[in-house]
Amino acid sequence: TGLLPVVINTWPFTNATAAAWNTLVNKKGSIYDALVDGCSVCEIERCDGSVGPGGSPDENGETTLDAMVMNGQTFDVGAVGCLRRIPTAIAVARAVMDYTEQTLLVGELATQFAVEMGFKEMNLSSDSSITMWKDWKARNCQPNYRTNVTPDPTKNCGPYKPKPVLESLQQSENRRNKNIGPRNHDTIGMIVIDEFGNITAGTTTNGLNHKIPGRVGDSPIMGAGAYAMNGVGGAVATGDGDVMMRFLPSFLAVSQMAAGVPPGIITKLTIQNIAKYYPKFSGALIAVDNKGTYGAACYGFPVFHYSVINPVLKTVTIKSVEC
Ligand code: SD4
Repeated sequence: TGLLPVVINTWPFTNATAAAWNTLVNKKGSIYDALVDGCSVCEIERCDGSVGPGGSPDENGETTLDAMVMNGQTFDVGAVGCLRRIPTAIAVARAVMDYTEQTLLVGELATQFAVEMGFKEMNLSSDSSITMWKDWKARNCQPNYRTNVTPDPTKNCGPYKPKPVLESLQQSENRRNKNIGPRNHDTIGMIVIDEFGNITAGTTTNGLNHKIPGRVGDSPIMGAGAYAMNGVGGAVATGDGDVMMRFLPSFLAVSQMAAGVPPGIITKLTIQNIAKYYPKFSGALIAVDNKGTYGAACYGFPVFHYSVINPVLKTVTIKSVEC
């Protein structure tokens, strides 16, 4: 079709897109290798503090990770939730998919699995995550559970809301190049489709600031954070995972593409439907069909940027959709 192969991912995390593309088109590995290579770049770069180690401290100050990989041919999924002390969550998710018959491992016991598989433990805190946590404590933020008290939004005590993407594309480019600036992006969710139409989708994230210890978001939940179905397409979501997972937006998008709804339309309908019930949520959804046609929709911030490359675009391109 000319639109395959394709790599597409949430946010202007272009180095991740480029790494996945490199693996894919230079035949350095499978679509899963491409997905893991791409998402791993974000874990290493700590894309905007929201992927990999060193971000989103929980109420105890600890960073934990969620990730998933899905095989659109077999429906195999490997996922980890609330993974502790292992920085390479997407690779651990891949190990769950490749080396077990099981789907989702969580918490300390997911860490134990990873160690048995040869992954190395490290402290996932960074200076910035410790500072964020101390600042949060200093503002006397209450734990966002155990009470029904509505947190004071002026104190940034939750509930969680991603910051709006206010800057222009150029500013965002500058900020990425300098690797500085405020956090305003989230989870990487990526879809990779090869020239034969084989599809994988996956995610990796450090989730939600000041989450309740033990909280798992939408990212490692199949159908919520990501979904892939050969012959149909793939979808990935980012945003307020506690709300979004209630709607399984990635599954919904793929199942509706199977019924013939175009990606641009189903992403919009899906996001609008969530907003009907949760008018304060923020989030975005990308879908791509098995021909490589893609679409995205968002809600709760002015604009959503995502990164894509295919043979027509030739270079990694940042696309934008207004919310
Ligand atoms: C989560 N969806 O854990 C992830 C994080 C994210 O915008 O994408 N936030 O809720």
